[in-house]
Amino acid sequence: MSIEFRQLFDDTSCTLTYLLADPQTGDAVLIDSVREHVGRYLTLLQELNLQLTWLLETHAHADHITGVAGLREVTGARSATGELSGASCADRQLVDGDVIVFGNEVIRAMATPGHTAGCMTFHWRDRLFTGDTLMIGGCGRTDFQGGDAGALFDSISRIMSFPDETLIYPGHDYKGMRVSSVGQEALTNSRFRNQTRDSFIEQMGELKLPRPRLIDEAVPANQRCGRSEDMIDIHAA
Ligand SMILES: N[C@@H](CCC(=O)N[C@@H](CS)C(=O)NCC(=O)O)C(=O)O
Ligand SMILES: [Fe+2]
Repeated sequence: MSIEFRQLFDDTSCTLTYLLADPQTGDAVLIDSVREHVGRYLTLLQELNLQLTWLLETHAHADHITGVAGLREVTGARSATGELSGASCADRQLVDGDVIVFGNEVIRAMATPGHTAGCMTFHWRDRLFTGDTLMIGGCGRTDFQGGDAGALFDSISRIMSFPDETLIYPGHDYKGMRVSSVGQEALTNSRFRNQTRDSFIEQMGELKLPRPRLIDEAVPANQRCGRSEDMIDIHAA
């Protein structure tokens, strides 16, 4: 039996990680891996007889450290993230319209700034991996890392222009949800529904959410692709 898709969850940061695979060739991609689960991903890949080809990041996360460094080292997979995410360590700096190929499969990268300046959404088959641009019933905050509520409104509008049945797989869910669709979000998304661009900007400015606990550690670490500081020093020497 061939595996094409798995969703994994980190219950510390409520991060959703995605495994995509070409069932014919066994080439695989991980989107938004979490450092603490690198061993678990490697076991899963081995059990499913998949080879990791690409490690994609929707953005430089503020709440957990990516598993890219460890996974890249062990598997030889390449990493890719938005060119504005500040991670010059990534093998590929993605811009809007870029295509990532694994086996006979294709992922299209869309620049969807707003939660952070470098946020990307990945389009594969009938689904969108929206990171923190569009969450189920919500959206990413816009108060750090080059966040911009107007840009987020435009990015969400672009996502909502996909057909209603397009599946939405977000980067986090804090309420136990796991998948939505464009049509479902059009009816139920409490932050976006019935808003104009101006009212959306006003609403985002009033959220006053507590700062993510790990932001000062996680953002710089993710901009080093998850390497610890002393590892980068060794490479620079
Ligand atoms: N409480 C979490 C942070 C939660 C948070 O701020 N998440 C970001 C994503 S990085 C967000 O955009 N949340 C939107 C929301 O909570 O509505 C922590 O301390 O790590
Ligand atoms: Fe985020």
